[in-house]
This record gives sequence, structure tokens and C-alpha cells, in this order.
Amino acid sequence: MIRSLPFFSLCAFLLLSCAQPESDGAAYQQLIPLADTVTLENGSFTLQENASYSLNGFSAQEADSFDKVLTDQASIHGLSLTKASGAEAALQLNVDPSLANEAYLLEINGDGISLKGGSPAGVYFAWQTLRQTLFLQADTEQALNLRAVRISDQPTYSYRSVMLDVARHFFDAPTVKELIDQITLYKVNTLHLHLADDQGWRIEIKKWPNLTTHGGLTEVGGTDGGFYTQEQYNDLVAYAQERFITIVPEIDLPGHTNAALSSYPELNCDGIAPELYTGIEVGFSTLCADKEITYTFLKDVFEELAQLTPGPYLHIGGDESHVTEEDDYVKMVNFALQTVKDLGKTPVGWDEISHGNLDQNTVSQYWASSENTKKAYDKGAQLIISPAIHAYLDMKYDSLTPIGLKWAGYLPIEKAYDWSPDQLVEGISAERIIGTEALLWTESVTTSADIQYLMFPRVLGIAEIGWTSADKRNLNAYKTRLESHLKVLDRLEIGYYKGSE
Ligand code: TNX
Repeated sequence: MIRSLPFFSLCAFLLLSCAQPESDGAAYQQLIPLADTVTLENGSFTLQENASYSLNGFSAQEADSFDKVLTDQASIHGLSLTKASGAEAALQLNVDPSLANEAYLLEINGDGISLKGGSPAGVYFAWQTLRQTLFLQADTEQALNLRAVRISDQPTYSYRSVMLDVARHFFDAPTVKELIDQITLYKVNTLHLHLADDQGWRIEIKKWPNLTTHGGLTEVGGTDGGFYTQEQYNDLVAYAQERFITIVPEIDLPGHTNAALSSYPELNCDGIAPELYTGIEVGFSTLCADKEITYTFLKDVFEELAQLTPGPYLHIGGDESHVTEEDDYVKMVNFALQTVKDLGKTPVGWDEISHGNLDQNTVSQYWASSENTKKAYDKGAQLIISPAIHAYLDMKYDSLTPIGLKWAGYLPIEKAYDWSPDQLVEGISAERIIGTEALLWTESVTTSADIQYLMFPRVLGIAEIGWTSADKRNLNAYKTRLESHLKVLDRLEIGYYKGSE
């Protein structure tokens, strides 16, 4: 009450400008991922539609790309931001090396808005927090009025990923960009693309052109497939990078390789190319461990892939090689792991790779087996924890969900949220976990609307697990926050799951 006195006396002088009440800052408590500390302060700042902004501490190239994305994203909020130099800008974006790489500090007071990050990525995540606030307040009278606040925040994990399987059904670059635009609001920083499987090969490899001209022709169900040219792929990588998302390409081996085997007879042990495959059963294909050409092939593929990848990781698959002899499996996986390392990259593989040579420069991705994951841990590997039962967003929500699979059980919104990467496998220490991933396999997913329906809103839960520390997370509180985010998803025109009834 005492605090409101000066406010009302000021209003007596400035009747018009006080017609709108100040924001109460409720939006800051509804953020997903939940921020580490949020301290409300007195006062507020009203963002003008043509507000000025300034960037400090960015290299010229970083600033160019940040300008572009900032003004693009601002326009979604009806803002046409203009660049100003120095202290007079309403929105100050600063790289502040005293903060950790992805950490940020967002401060608002009567004079303006300050977004500080330990790197351009940190500044960008602060901007996403501001964007969420604007979205959450958009329908209120205080749409552009921002309550004074100090938010200090940083991620729990460095690998906060979404996977899209573009092999079972192909999704073109504009569809993938649309997904990037959606997940970036939730501070996801990695997009893993499953680029090759039995049903299709989706990335042009110059030395092995049939992989795409033949192996990319079809997809599950027999409809036309597709692939990315290297030029299109480079463009996609750059688009993601501008939004601080690193693309991790995956070529699955030695199983899940029918599309490659069908494209080149010489890759088959018997020299006979199988037909293209458009079903959904897995585990019937394998590269041939005894042939020299298998290793030439793998080397060529990963060499080109490394050139297309500015990020640190290349994913070698390694799952469900049911028709590969164990010795052969180990030989081919070890070759792929070493090839990726020789190219200066860190290999990632599904948890079965624990049978191979792993060390601290290898990442094992838990999807099904605690035993494999413990084995990988004991060999010194880093870990991504993305269990099918919690993180496979291709699982149906419930029995009424029209698309999706159910082999790992139904996956309601609660179950996709209510778990912790460091609580799943006994005997592993949390320091070795680099993060988590929400995965969308696409056997049953054919359109962009299908992607949205299975991803949203469950992906918000996994994004929060990657960012917010476990002691701050709580299912009931999350559900309340999620409720307010549905209108954010509506504004973004995302066709999310609204319940099966
Ligand atoms: C298991 S996850 C697979 C994929 C399927 C998925 C369907 C993994 C490493 N293998 O090949 O698409 O289940 O949910």
C-alpha cells in the first residue's frame, strides 16, 4: 500500500499515461523453462513498437546475424526494432564474459531493458525469455508494459536437443526451419537429424551419388521420398546456427542401412542390391564387415558429413543391428567411432555402442538399456539420457491418439515431464551427463501438422528438463505454467495436442 501512494499521486498529474495499470510481472513466473531466479522490483518499462536496441561485445559477424534474427523475431511480436548506438537504446544487448557461456541476466527498470549473456547464445536466451514474457502478456492490457525485474538464469545441461527422423518420412528444409522457429523459444540448442535409415537416405554425398538419387526416392508407405542437396543442408545448418541451434547429423550403421545397400550392390556381402524398403519393421539390414569397400564408404560419408557440420558432434547410430554378428558389429562401430574422431569430431551413438571402444571423447545415448549405459559410463563415455519411455514423442499420448506408436507405452504430457536424467541409471554420476533429447521418429508421421501434434506440448517438458535444475521442477506447477503457454502455441499457430476427448 505504501508503495502505491507515489504511483497514484503521480497519476493525478499524468492522468493519461496512468490509464493502464502496470504489469504485475506474473509472466515471469510462467516461463518454460522455469528461470533460476526471478526478483520482481518496483516500477516498469513500456516497450515502444519502434524501440531502439544496441549490441555490445559481439564480433561484426555475430552482430550481423544477431541483428537479422532479432528483428525477424521482434516482428512476430509487432515490434519493428531499430538499431541505435550506445547507452540511449531502450533494449541493451551485451555479451558479458563474466557470465558463463549460455547464462544470462535480464534486467528491467524504468530506464529500459538490459539483456546480458556470457556469449551471444546467452544474450539470445535472454531475448527468448523476453519474447515469452511478451507472448504471455499479449492478451492483457499491459501487453508491452514490462514489470521491473532481475532474472538470472543458466542451463543445467549443455545438450538440449530435439531429434527429427527425416528418413522414415522425408521433411523438406522449410518444414525443418519451421520446427527450429518453434523450439528455439524454449531454449533448445541442438537439432539431431536422423538422416539415413532402411527407408531412405536424405543427405547428398558427392562421392556416392546413388545414395540419394536412388536411396532417397521413397519413404514409409511408398510415397515419394526426397533428400537435401549439400547446398540446402548448408543453408539449414546456417539457419539453425543463427538461432544458436547446432545440427547433429546421424548416419545409422551398421544396421538400418537398407537404403544404402539398395543404392550400391557392392556394399552387400552377396553383391546383390535389395529392393528399396517402405515398411516399418527394423533390424533386418547390415553393412558387410568383411568387405574393404564398407570402410571406404564409411570414411567418405563421414568426411563429407564433417565438412557440412560446424558443430562438434556426428552421430553414428549403432542401434538394433539384429542381423550383424557381434564381432562384425564391434569392428564396424569401432571404425566409425575412430573415423569421426580422426575428423576432429566427437562421435555419438545409441546405447548399444557400449560394446565398442568408448572413451571420454565418445557420447553414448541412452534410449533403452540401463545396462549398456552403465557399461558406456564405466568405459568413461559421456552420456545423453533420452529414454524411450519418457522422451520418445512418437509414442501415442493415450489409446485414442490417431497417430504414433506405442511399443514404449503411452506417453501422456505428465510422463514426458516427470523424470530426471540423473535418476534413471544406477551407478552413474551426473557430471558425465551432457543432456537430454526429445525424439520424434516418423514411421507414422507424414505432415508438418503431425509433427506439431506429437511434439507439442510434450517437447516443452523435455526442454525444461534440459534447462531447469531438478530441485526447481515440480509437475503440478509445470502443468499450471503449461496451461498459460497454450495461448503462446496458439499465437505461433502450432497445432498441438489438446487431449483426445
Ligand atoms: C526404436 S531408437 C528405434 C527407431 C524407431 C523407434 C520408433 C532407436 C535407437 N531405434 O529405429 O524408429 O524405435 O519408436
